[in-house]
Amino acid sequence: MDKHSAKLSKFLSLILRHKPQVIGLQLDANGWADVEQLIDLVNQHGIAISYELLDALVQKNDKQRFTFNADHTKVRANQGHSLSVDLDLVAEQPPRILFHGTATRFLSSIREKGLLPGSRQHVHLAAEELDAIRVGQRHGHPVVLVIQANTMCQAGYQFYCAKNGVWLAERIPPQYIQFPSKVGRSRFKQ
Ligand code: HQG
Repeated sequence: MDKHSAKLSKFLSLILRHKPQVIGLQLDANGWADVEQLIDLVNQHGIAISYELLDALVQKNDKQRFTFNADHTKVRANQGHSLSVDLDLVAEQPPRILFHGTATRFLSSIREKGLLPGSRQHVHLAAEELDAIRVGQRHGHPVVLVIQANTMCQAGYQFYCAKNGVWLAERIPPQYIQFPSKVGRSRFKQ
């Protein structure tokens, strides 16, 4: 991704997940932004964007952060919101285990409270361990936690899969989390 596209992708994440008011935009209850209005307001804010550039970001983004509606008149973020929006998520049967990447400095709090969504709407989980490592690295020294998703599901907890394959849950209580026996190594206590 070139420099301008990377900057734009970051800015759109801010606008479509957290702070649409920064450019005077309003999202609807399902998190959708009007495409024409978004393009106008982002340009007025001093960041150059065209429909073609937005389309390229939506289609080619490695993490599939954004999605268009059927006729491409609206766009929204697939997940990661701190704004309270209804993403029409439907509870699904998760894989037996899921992974959560975090940083070692959060471990003692997670052992005590479990995983909480913090400022976001959901706790984010990955089906692949490597993806979880990448997420953890954003926060510091990464550590991967294994979530007993199927056991949780049987106990009545709900899991959702966002359009980009990220698994979401409201919270993960500590008893469903396996912590690595040695921090920094992907070996887990049974
Ligand atoms: C931690 C990126 C202390 C949690 C990624 C995480 C992801 C706790 C941090 C997406 C805790 C929150 C989300 C507790 C959780 N005590 N710390 N009880 N419970 N935490 O950024 O999962 O690039 O809000 O482990 O790829 O890191 O933006 O969540 O370390 O999918 O598209 O609190 O963001 O996607 O951090 O990342 P975040 P996350 P994008």
